[in-house]
Amino acid sequence: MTWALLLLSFTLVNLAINAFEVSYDSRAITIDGKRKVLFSGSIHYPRSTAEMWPSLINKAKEGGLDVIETYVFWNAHEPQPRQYDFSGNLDLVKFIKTIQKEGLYAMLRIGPYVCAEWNYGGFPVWLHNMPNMEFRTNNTAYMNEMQTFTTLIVDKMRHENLFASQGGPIILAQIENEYGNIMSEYGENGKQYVQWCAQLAESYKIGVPWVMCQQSDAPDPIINTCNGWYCDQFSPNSKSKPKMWTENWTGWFKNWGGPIPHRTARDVAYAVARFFQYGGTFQNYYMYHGGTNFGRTSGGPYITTSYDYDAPLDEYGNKNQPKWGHLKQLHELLKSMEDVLTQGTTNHTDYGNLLTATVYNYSGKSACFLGNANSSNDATIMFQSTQYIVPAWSVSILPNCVNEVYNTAKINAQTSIMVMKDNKSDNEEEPHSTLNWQWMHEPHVQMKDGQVLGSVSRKAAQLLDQKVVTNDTSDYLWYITSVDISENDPIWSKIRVSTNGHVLHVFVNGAQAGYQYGQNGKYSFTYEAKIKLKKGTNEISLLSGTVGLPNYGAHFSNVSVGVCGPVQLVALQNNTEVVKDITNNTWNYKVGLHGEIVKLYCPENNKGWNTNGLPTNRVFVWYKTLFKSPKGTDPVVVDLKGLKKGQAWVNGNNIGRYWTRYLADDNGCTATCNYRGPYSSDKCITKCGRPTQRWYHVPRSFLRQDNQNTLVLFEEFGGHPNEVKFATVMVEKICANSYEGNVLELSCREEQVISKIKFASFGVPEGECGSFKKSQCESPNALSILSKSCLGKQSCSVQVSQRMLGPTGCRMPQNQNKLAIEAVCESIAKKY
Ligand SMILES: *[C@@H]1O[C@H](CO)[C@@H](O)[C@H](O)[C@H]1NC(C)=O
Ligand SMILES: *[C@@H]1O[C@H](CO)[C@@H](O)[C@H](O)[C@H]1NC(C)=O
Ligand SMILES: *[C@@H]1O[C@H](CO)[C@@H](O)[C@H](O)[C@H]1NC(C)=O
Ligand SMILES: *[C@@H]1O[C@H](CO)[C@@H](O)[C@H](O)[C@H]1NC(C)=O
Ligand SMILES: *[C@@H]1O[C@H](CO)[C@@H](O)[C@H](O)[C@H]1NC(C)=O
Ligand SMILES: *[C@@H]1O[C@H](CO)[C@@H](O)[C@H](O)[C@H]1NC(C)=O
Ligand SMILES: *[C@@H]1O[C@H](CO)[C@@H](O)[C@H](O)[C@H]1NC(C)=O
Ligand SMILES: *[C@@H]1O[C@H](CO)[C@@H](O)[C@H](O)[C@H]1NC(C)=O
Ligand SMILES: *[C@@H]1O[C@H](CO)[C@@H](O)[C@H](O)[C@H]1NC(C)=O
Ligand SMILES: CC(=O)N[C@H]1CO[C@H](CO)[C@@H](O)[C@@H]1O
Repeated sequence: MTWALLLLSFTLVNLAINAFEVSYDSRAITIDGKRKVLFSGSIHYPRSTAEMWPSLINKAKEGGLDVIETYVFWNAHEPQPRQYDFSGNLDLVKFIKTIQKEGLYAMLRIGPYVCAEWNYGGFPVWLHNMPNMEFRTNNTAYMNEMQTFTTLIVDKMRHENLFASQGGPIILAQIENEYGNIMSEYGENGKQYVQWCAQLAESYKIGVPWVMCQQSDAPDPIINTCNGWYCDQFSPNSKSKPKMWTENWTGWFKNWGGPIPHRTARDVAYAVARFFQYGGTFQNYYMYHGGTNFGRTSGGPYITTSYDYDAPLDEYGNKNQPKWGHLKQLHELLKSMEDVLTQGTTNHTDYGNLLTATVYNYSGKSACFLGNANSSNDATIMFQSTQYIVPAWSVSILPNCVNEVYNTAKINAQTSIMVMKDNKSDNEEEPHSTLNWQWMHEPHVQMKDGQVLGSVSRKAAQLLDQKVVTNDTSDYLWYITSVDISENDPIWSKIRVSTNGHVLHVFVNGAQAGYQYGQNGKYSFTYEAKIKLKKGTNEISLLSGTVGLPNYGAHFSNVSVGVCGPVQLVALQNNTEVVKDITNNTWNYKVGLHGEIVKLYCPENNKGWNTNGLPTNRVFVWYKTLFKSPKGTDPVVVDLKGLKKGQAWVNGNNIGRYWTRYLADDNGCTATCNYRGPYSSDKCITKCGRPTQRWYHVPRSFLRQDNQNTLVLFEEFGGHPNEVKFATVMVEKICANSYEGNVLELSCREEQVISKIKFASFGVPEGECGSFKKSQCESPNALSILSKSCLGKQSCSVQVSQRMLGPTGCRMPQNQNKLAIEAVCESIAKKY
């Protein structure tokens, strides 16, 4: 026993320090010569915290993943030229090593263009501001910078022995990203650039294969791969390359002002099963954990702070059930078929009406898929002399070609309903502490005799692209000028400003004339505000705000932001407009807010805060409060109800932009979601007419254990903080609806147990989680059996069968009985 264990651990250690060979052929990625079925999932390291990584990666492993995939975020790592940051949640080496510690492989998508709904697609804005620069094409200045960064990343990985060829976890790397989608815009230069990218990648000799996604002309030996909702019809550009799916979108991202998109577990499973039915052997979930766009990292414009993506792990790292569990079962099954899928012969049969059967045969073993791509009708398929019912838009998997073990439309995994629970319900013994707010005005820029007081970043007799002036060091840029009005002037009653977005505030002589923001996807707009000018010198200041720089499309990097003009004063004379154009005035530019410059968001910044006369519905107010960290280990969120738009910091950490007052359109949501038929991001949406995002993630590692935590808000549009509160994200109830012949697994999250079974019925129960109903033919024993197996436990499993739970008293066709259960999870009470 002891010897065996010792031998085993010796072998494991040995494996870890030994290089392994990663290659590929037409069927699969091979590892040490063996063809593999590989499940991969995207987890972007800056979208969580280093403290969250082990648990996220562990849950990915438990969910049946082999590989964790991440992009590398250039603008996060090199905020200023040659000043690098790999600290905290930017510690890429530590992230890859965490993957290695869990025994998983890694896929490194270096880009350095990443798209990813990440600010400016991952490019630093200073790069744009360099002379003779054009991104992602045959441009010397660009290629030099790209090579410098790519080389830095490759060297960092190599130095830590992180490539598989060195015994590390990285089995695949990617250069560029979805360039094929836009390449035609760049003509011959684009083609030359792709060749150059390929040569650069190969020159690193990292000993693992490179891929290019959405790049049908990827030069050999680089593998071109597919991204999309479905990739079953994709084929690589050479017979010697395997069919790989680098982005299977598990859901979709959110926009401010948009509803919440959902992609059902059934449809994701369907897409995966079909991909494997048609010869796929590597696929990556985009995202497996979406996480949070902390700080100003969200792209856009208008991508929200939450990047939940309806992924198998939710924004906070909880299992998104049943998606997580339904896919886990699929992974386990397909893995068990690895030899047949990667070595076997394939025979597809088409029955018409979008019904298909696929038989894989290998060395006396066979595995089968029955597919029904018809989006409206269930089908009965006569296959090898047996009848199989295949529901519409589903795939059945028969690992031995006889028994259906999995159907993508039949969910046997549990459903978990999550709630945001506020502080009081959980800690009855504690007096409810109300938050005491302090506040400060964001001071207005001031002018005297036509001169701006204090330092200005720049002066120019023209309107400049906002990011050229700010290098994107802040969302905000002041454009300040003065206008002299004489006795002879008409009465200028309006100002008209054209901007390329995204938000514009207009001030005249220090008083706000109004604000506007881009809506309905139109970020450029012209804003008119009523004004009153005085005789003599008037100060006109425009504050422009960005809400994430664009991240996608050909030439996205030179789309300008900020005030672009014309800027005009307008008077009405005899019902005719008279205009004074001030576009070419001398403009003073001031980057950022005063509060940002003096770091009002830092807890130690205690001076000058007011405690009385809390202003509400006033633009440009900083609010600050102390709060107690919610007990326990459940993820923490802050409810920013009552606020409108701004940014929030906890203990000096920027938890992201908030825009609580931006409501989703009233239309488009449906009460139920039909998973059948091709998915798109406007299908199965929720929260119409409600805030796109009301709750903001506060990672536990940002919090102190005492009651001295600081929350700072910068409110731009004017709101009130009275309703702000902290809550934890908890599992409210768990449900399952599992078919006979399966093992039902129920589990609460760590440190919780099943405290109550609210409903249990074995037979033909009806309804959904929260509204299950019994039917006449149910077994009388289900509740007591489940109570015995599950109460007081963190998890339990039950064989769903007549033998275990029956008899039901009704005769049903084989495997048509179901077990429905609703249970409550509760935290294990801890005495301090
Ligand atoms: C790519 O750039 C180089 C250097 O500027 C130039 O010599 C070459 O002609 C360019 N290629 C194309 C296809 O324009
Ligand atoms: C493929 O399957 C069909 C239908 O089952 C069968 O008629 C055909 O002979 C098979 N083809 C091969 C090459 O085995
Ligand atoms: C789906 O099945 C129905 C019934 O068999 C059939 O009428 C319909 O044409 C099918 N749809 C497609 C797209 O094949
Ligand atoms: C596949 O295997 C099944 C049984 O294992 C056998 O009946 C069938 O003929 C085989 N088909 C091919 C194409 O080898
Ligand atoms: C706790 O809850 C009470 C009552 O809802 C609320 O007044 C208080 O502000 C909350 N405290 C925190 C820290 O959220
Ligand atoms: C922006 O970058 C340029 C060039 O690196 C630099 O000269 C300028 O000072 C920067 N401006 C700000 C506001 O950081
Ligand atoms: C961006 O630059 C490209 C190439 O220089 C040009 O064709 C394109 O029109 C520019 N787009 C914008 C919005 O300026
Ligand atoms: C406006 O109309 C009045 C009467 O028709 C005329 O006297 C005056 O000159 C006009 N003013 C301007 C600025 O055109
Ligand atoms: C402002 O200056 C630009 C560039 O010199 C010129 O093209 C434009 O016509 C000017 N606009 C006005 C209103 O004078
Ligand atoms: C950007 C992109 O590749 N989009 C594709 C996503 O997948 C759907 C369905 O396969 C395609 O229609 C899109 O073009």
